Amino acid sequence: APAIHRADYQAPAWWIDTVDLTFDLDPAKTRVLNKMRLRRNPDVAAQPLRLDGEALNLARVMVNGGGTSFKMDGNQLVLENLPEGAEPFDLEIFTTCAPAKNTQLMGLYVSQGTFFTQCEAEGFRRITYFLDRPDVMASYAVTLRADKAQYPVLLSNGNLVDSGALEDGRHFAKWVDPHKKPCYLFALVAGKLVAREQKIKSRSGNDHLLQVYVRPGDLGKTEHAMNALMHSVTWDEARFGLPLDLERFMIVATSDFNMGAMENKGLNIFNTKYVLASEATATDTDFANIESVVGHEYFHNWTGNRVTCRDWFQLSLKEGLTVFRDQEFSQDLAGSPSARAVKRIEDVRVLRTAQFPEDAGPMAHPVRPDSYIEINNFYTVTIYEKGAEVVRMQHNLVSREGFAKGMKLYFERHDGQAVTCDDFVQAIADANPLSPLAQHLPQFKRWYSQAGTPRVRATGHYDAATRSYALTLSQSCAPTPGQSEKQPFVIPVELGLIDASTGAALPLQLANEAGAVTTSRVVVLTEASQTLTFTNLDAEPVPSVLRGFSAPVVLDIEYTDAQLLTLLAHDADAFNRWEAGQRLALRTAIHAIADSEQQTGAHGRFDRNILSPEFVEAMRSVLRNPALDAAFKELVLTLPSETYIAEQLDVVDPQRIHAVREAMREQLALSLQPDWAWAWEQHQDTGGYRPDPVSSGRRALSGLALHMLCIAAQRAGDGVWPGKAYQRFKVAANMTDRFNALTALVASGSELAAPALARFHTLFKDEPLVIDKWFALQAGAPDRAGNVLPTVRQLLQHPDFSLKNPNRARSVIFSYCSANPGAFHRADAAGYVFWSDRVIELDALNPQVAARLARALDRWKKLAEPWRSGAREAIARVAARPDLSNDVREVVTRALA
Ligand code: DPP
Ligand code: ZN
Repeated sequence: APAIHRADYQAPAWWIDTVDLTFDLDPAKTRVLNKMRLRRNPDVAAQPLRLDGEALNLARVMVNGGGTSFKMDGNQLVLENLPEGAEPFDLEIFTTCAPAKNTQLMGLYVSQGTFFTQCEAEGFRRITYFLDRPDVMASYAVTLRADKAQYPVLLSNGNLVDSGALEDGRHFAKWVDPHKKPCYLFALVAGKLVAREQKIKSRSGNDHLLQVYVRPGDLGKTEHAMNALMHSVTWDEARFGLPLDLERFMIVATSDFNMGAMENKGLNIFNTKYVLASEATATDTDFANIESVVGHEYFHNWTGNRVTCRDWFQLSLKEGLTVFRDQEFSQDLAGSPSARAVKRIEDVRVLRTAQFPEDAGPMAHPVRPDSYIEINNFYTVTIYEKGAEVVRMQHNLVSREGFAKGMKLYFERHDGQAVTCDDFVQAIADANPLSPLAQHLPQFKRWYSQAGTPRVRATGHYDAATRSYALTLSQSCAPTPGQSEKQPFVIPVELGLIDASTGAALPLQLANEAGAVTTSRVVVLTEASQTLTFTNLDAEPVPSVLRGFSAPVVLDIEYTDAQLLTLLAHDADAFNRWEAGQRLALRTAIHAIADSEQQTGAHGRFDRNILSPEFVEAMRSVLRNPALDAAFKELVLTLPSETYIAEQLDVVDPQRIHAVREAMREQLALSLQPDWAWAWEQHQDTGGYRPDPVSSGRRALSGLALHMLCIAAQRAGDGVWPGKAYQRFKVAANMTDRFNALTALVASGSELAAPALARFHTLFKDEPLVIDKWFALQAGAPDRAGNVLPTVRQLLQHPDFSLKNPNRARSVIFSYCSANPGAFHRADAAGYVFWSDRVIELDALNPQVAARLARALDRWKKLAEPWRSGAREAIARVAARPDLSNDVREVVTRALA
């Protein structure tokens, strides 16, 4: 397939004003009657009407009630003899499709006997012939007809205006959406479902009905999602003045879904993973994810639906902005500054372990890409998470109030339109004309056009004679595919200075600057290099740079261990405090990886300690510090991931990284045994389960402590803690504690892991989302003598495994290939062969999911031998298949380029 280029954008030659759809729903053969009212776009030169279609059987085409000539050009239906002039006309198209055979889960499909749709990005063309592009916005009326016993609930976007019985046990429902929308926001659902309902009154006094639809047995697991939805409605109105614009807002859960969820107007369709939760079946992380995804999809109602994207190159217009909004929502709900910081650290961790590698690899692309072959491949961490960081920088450059003003202007200008990323930044800047954003607007926009992660180098020089400290910040950005030269970015760098001996915050007094002096400030780096000179300093300070991760960059700064220990102990900025601990651990890991003296003995363990006594003591102080929250402690005491360590190295030996990190963890487990035991005992739940940040932080820390105690016990051959973990596993009152205990047993290699896993499966055999966890835990377990791959192969044979269900496929295959580097990167390349088989197998069923899996070897060029050659061969093996989807073809072609 050819690449599509942003520069080739042309406005549509035709508008579709109204769409009247009638569905006769049948899994084998669904009939779709599509009556449209079209007119020529007077601003575009006359040309034939080309409608997109895919996997459709065309039965009839009529214009203004009569027959017409048409032809097919590939997948497009082309009409050349349409009425001349500006008058609207009617076009009627009758097609059929086969939902039961739809394994791609794009368009209309059947999941467990219920009909669902997924139209973003280009799924509507699998339902009917249409101008399947987001800048064509129409009014929809939808009539659904189906067997009443099989499909008692019939849903579509908007309001139910009519319903009733038909002949032969069938019935119908007619829905009218009061809002115009692009076709990617169309949805229908038909099946046996029940709903939790909630009536709410908005601030303006309007009544709304909120509904969460699930399969009958799941109603008890919908309370949290409904609460999250109510919080979302309240929050968007309070923070941005954006009210719910619908009488009825529905969420429907399905267990077969490619993505997390979808923001169809008034009828969000969700993966069950992001709806269903009870304390017995869902972990704290699940509860938090549900809150954030429910928020995310709800916030799309304004950022995405009321104002949508002109074309798919603008995807981050809605996704980056909406991720920013859901991150802020979660922070605002979390409440305390410390809980906000924890959320920020978690978000940055995702960015750095997933997006930074993407930005340095073969799929690197700007937040607003210039071209793509398959748009499904561009629902990426760059579009979402880096896009959110780019919005966050705007927010910080214009202040919280300024950003709210900018959003207001954005909606005043663009409500009801399909617009571009440029339109968004322009509105934020225009509402804040004196801000640094407005001042540097053209340069700021490079964040949208240039791919790659910028590096900022910070170097300090203290001059005792003048009692001044000069901090030089310089920026650079490595080439990415198609972009060899980069221009400087606008980089907001928040910084502070700390007294090296007392840890006190120092005043930031710039030379020749009058006015109030603060202890934290934002410097806007716009040049390749800038120097700031701070005065009135009695000794060399410790710089705290990029506080709160104020820009999505890599910060190169040469700290001494002592300086990092000072920051870890004293920095007023929680993010940099955590970061100091991560830097200490990271440099230790990198030294040990490079140090040929560090060798594993016959027992497979390192002969010498890797962590310095000072580091261990610092970790003990954090763990025991009564002033710190448990959630923050858990983050500090978790070592940087293998993936993150690998990103810092030019040549990657995945086995060496794994061995070093495991040894560091074991040392931390052994050296802090009494402290871990204390942490475990001090952070037990009291009272009932609540998924709030404070209690989930306590469970996270006690879970880590138990894990460490089991690791230490395993090393010492002592059965006490594994015994306690097994006991906890059996009696735990909630899934978080139960699963943490099970993880501790499995990950430490305890003999009790097998009976615990068997018991867990028996207990939860009727809970698919819990069985996903059971699969994922085993596929993600630490490798012992190459045992994980055989286990994974066995799991594929398990009666509960199904390749067709994306959640299940991810739980086994992705957990192994994308989340378990120590087990996946085998010297015999068997992991890679397994990967290529699964990519090929999945591609025949579901190209979108297969292409995600294909990304697992993105960073193969960094691998040392023999992994590098093994990986290249596996990718080439996939690429050699003649029948690949565009999705997988694009990924492997770029990987080999
Ligand atoms: N459903 C996906 C999301 O909300 C794509 N829009 O991010
Ligand atoms: Zn989204």
